[in-house]
Amino acid sequence: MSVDTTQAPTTHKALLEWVSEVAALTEPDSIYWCDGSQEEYDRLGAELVAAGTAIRLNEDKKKNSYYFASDPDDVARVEDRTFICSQNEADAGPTNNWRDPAEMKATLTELYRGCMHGRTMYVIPFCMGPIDAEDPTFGVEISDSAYVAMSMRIMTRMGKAPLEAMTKGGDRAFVPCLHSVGYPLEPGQADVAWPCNTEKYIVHFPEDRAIWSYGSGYGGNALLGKKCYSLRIASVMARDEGWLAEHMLILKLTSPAGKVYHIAGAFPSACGKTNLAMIEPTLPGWKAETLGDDIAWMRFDEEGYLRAVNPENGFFGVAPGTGESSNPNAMKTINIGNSIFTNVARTLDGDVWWEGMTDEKPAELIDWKGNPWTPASGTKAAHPNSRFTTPMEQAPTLGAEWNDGKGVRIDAILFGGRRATTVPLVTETSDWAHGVFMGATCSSETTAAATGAVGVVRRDPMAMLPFIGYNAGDYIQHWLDMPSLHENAHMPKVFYVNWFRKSADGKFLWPGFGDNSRVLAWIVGRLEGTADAARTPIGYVPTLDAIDRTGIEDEVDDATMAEVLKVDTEEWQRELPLIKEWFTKLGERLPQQLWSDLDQLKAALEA
Ligand code: SAT
Ligand code: MN
Repeated sequence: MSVDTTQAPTTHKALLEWVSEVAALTEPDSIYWCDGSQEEYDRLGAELVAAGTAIRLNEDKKKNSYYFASDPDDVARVEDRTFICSQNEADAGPTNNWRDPAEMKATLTELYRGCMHGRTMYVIPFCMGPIDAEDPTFGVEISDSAYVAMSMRIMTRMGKAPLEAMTKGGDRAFVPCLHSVGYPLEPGQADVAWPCNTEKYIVHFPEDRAIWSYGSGYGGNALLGKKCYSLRIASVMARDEGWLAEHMLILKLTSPAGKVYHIAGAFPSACGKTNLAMIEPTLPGWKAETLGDDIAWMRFDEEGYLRAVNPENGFFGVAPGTGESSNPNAMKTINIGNSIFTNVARTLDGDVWWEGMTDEKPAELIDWKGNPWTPASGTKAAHPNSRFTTPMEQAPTLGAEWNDGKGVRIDAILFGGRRATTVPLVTETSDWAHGVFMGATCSSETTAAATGAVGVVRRDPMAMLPFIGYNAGDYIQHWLDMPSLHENAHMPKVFYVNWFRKSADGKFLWPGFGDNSRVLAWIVGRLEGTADAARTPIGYVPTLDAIDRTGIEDEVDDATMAEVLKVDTEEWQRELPLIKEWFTKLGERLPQQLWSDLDQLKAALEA
């Protein structure tokens, strides 16, 4: 297969060369350049329906929407198959899998040889962040999956517009993202509904700024603009260029007095970022608007404030647990339609359902594996990591600045995780360096967003453990260095939150969801200097009545509030050896400062 460059919709020399090279290697039946139009999306959808890969949902329930069920072994990110292939092993660090880049390229080249037989090769130009940004950030994904092409149209600015912008004022740089499901079709061979390969590789070449993915069709492994580019590769760019690429939501908050604040929040996958990004405040007078639910790129502006841009264009949200009571705004967003649903359950009238969508379970469903299901089945109807892919623009809570390349000034950063014990509802750190210490020691119980055991407590620095594209010690050093990278840096205040603390009998102590606005109000109170806090060994924690409980006093009585805010010295002392073990694992590139912070914490707990 050779590329007819006179037919290609671009003159970008490096892009044309790369497309030709990949086509020669992978030998697709045809090459298709995505224009990102509605017509194209509809056509790909119709083709996938005809092929038996997708199901078109009932137009009256979800307009213009598709259902996909993946292979049951291709449902989540595969962290053990994710590699950072830097020239030096030490630069990938102790938290990433490393292979020599030349060896990895040789291995993958053999896997890619002829891997697109019988398939179309989609060339998917995209831009992370607004196309009219001062310095737009381009990528091109080559994929043999139409599901990927359709999803990339929702998740990124994709098609003709970014392709044209890529040659404005000369050929612009782009990150090449090569993806194959690894399931070639030889003549006469029938396709399967969800082609993938048992052998999977999600590979990053940080020095080349390139991504090679093989064998999986699942979101985080296959939609390469997302975690692979916007976090793993972008974190390396950010280190080199003096900014931050983070696993954070961006929320615009307006207080009853009309003051606007912007909050960025880092939480591990499937720990409620989308819910917080779309929060419906239960505290009267507060307004929340969504600017991003997963990724924030933060750079200094001229005056030294950190400004955040969400590089994405859509939400790739965890479906289970999303419902009218937990996240009504997400429900409104997806109910408009134009969405893709993967591994959820289907209703008999052509709609979708998942655990937590409604209080009452439907009497009959088709589960994510395609089997008839009833509440008596005793299994989950939707996979715990089933997803909706939906355009950001449809969110009723969308903030006007979502498409502004300049981004918004961040006033506060939240770090959080899912911890049943030990970590109080909210803690204010004393300064940036202390915030970095708390972020670097952040821990969370694992979720279904990645393959492997669920519910195991692991350290997850800045909720970036699976997404740091270089040495984690260097990454923490970069965070510490940030204030020195601008002559007049005004760093945001850093808070540590935990919505998930449980009582001894296993019940959540804090109602969460919309009531988290009460915590946000306290945080704003701290920014304004009006909210009360008590000093504890780990930082400043609200006094018993500092968080407004009007309307929830029965549910969260004084005793419960005291429990959810408690800094228990013994629990924290049990944390110390775990932090020590974690720091030891990070090795010699962990900034020395963090060890002294740990000593200080130990001393404070003993005092
Ligand atoms: O699968 S994704 O990586 O895109 C979502 C997540 O795990 O955060
Ligand atoms: Mn995420």
